[in-house]
Amino acid sequence: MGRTSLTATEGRPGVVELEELAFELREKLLQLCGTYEGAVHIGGDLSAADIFTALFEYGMNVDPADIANPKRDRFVLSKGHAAVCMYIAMAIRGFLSYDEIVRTYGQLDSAYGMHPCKVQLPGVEASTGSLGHGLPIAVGMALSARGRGDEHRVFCLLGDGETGEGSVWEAVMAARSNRLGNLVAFVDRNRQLMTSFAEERVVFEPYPDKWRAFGWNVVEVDGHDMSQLVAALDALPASDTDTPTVIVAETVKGKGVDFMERNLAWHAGSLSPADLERALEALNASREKETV
Ligand SMILES: Cc1ncc(C[n+]2csc(CCOP(=O)(O)OP(=O)(O)O)c2C)c(N)n1
Repeated sequence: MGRTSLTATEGRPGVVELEELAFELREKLLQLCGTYEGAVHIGGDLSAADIFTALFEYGMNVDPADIANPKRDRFVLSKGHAAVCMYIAMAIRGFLSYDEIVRTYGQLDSAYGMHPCKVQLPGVEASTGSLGHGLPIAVGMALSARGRGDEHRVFCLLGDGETGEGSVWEAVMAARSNRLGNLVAFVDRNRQLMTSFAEERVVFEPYPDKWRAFGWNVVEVDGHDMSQLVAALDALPASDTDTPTVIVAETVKGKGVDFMERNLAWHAGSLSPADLERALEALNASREKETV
């Protein structure tokens, strides 16, 4: 693909094109899930696919041809188990090679581990996987940018289950205390954890109000509606303002594949050739339903 532009906003894809790119991301995820012998965190990858697409293709000021540019926006994947979704989104944007991901994913010494490693993979901004650590890292990055007078934003993607970790709320409080308007968190609110539905284990609701109580600017969107994701990104306050923003994206775990949607069995798994065919058919059918 290789769209390159660190600062230009013109030339960014529109909503229909973004939807196509999100479809491509889901298709490539399923293909990988059918190739890799171990388990892929496919449920939470599919729930976050639209968010990844909106960020890497539209919202973030990044350039695959200039990955170390100090003015680039930073992205921290706090729900690190969705690494392969990030790798493929980055491949579609031109940062990485999809073929290389498929060839080496999850193998010993591969740069493409189940959780992202910034030492192994240039372009990845933080090594994550232990839940509850990504937002604290993002707060540090945003604070550092402030200290240097830099104007870029720091984006961070969390799982809703992950926000049961106490360290998340320490970071939420620190972000507001330090007036980090350059920090933007997304929560993939798919209402599922690893082996249970979220509210069965933790009382999250009234969820957006909890962020509001900590002084954040809270935006609620349908995390599968590309026009809402784009509107939320367009409406972000300037990075030199005082209030950090959280975009609570209501999503469906397994989105796009009917037999995976809201199914606890598909937090992680792999696809036999027959299941892959069934999953791709389901994905195509869901796209047709949405475009009718
Ligand atoms: C500290 C920590 N505890 C447990 C895990 C194992 N784990 C991986 S994914 C997951 C469920 C996370 O749920 P959520 O954040 O909602 O992610 P999603 O449903 O979007 O995949 C758990 C418990 C982990 N990675 N880190």
